[in-house]
Amino acid sequence: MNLKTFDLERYEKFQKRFVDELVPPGGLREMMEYSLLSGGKRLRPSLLIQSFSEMCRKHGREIESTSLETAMQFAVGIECIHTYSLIHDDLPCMDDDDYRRGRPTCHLKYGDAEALLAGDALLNLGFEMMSHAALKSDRREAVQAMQYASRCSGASGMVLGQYYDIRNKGDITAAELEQINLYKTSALIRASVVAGVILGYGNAEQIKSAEKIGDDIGMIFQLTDDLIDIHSSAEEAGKSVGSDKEAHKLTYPALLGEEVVQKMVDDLVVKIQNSANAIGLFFIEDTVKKLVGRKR
Ligand code: GRG
Repeated sequence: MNLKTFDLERYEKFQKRFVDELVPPGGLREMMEYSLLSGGKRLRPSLLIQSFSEMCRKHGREIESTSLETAMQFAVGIECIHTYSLIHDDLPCMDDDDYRRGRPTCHLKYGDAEALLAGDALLNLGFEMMSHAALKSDRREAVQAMQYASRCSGASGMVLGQYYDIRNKGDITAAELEQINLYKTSALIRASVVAGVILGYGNAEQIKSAEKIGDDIGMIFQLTDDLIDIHSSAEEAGKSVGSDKEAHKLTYPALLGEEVVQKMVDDLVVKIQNSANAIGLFFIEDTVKKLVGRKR
């Protein structure tokens, strides 16, 4: 596998095979696969796999097939958790969106209760995959990476951010908005970079830098997402757009203006590149460029 650039095709095949191995065939698996295998950007898996690979290289470690398999299983696990969050976020009781990953949302296709269960099943499958990987690996670091990802997904991470966000009715401060984004958007992105660094033999200092890099990538991601919500069509974005405004949610462009947001993005690009290069995560420069230029 060419790990210098993330091999998307190979990842997609691995993901499908791993899901089919663990989930019995039937209606529930069909719903899970409808959302999971429908062409997301795979940002989190690519961050994890590439961080893992570049950290191994930095530490002079050969990438053996078993340790690569562990990293791939973690990558799929985190993508399952991310996909569950999208399904739940789209439900009528949350953002009530119709369009995701270029197709009707899971609840529009299968019904609200069914979509809730598909999300639940993906959430649990994500942890099953990571624990499966950790159990098979003889490295304690795999358990550490799993614990880190769990913390970032739940009540100290993404779920907490979503809780703050559903209470965002437009009357919040800039500091509160930053908190929402840090938990809702950055936490799982941070988990992906950090898990890759932990599995790639990163030391405590490198893990600490990776946390900051993950948070900053999350911030760039959120700022560009806010701009996409304003400027892209649903076809371009592959998902419903304009829902922030409809829900009267405060976003960075609404709070600071688009010019200031653009300047924040430019400054973050430089900051992330410097800190990523300093610990040997050279691929991040390219990832960040792609994130900034994206339309979806
Ligand atoms: C329901 C617990 C729970 C959390 C929901 C996903 C989420 C948290 C909120 C979605 C709202 C939103 C637009 C957040 C911004 C960041 C984000 C997670 C965007 C979607 O991620 P992408 O663009 O999606 O990486 P793809 O489909 O490419 O994987």
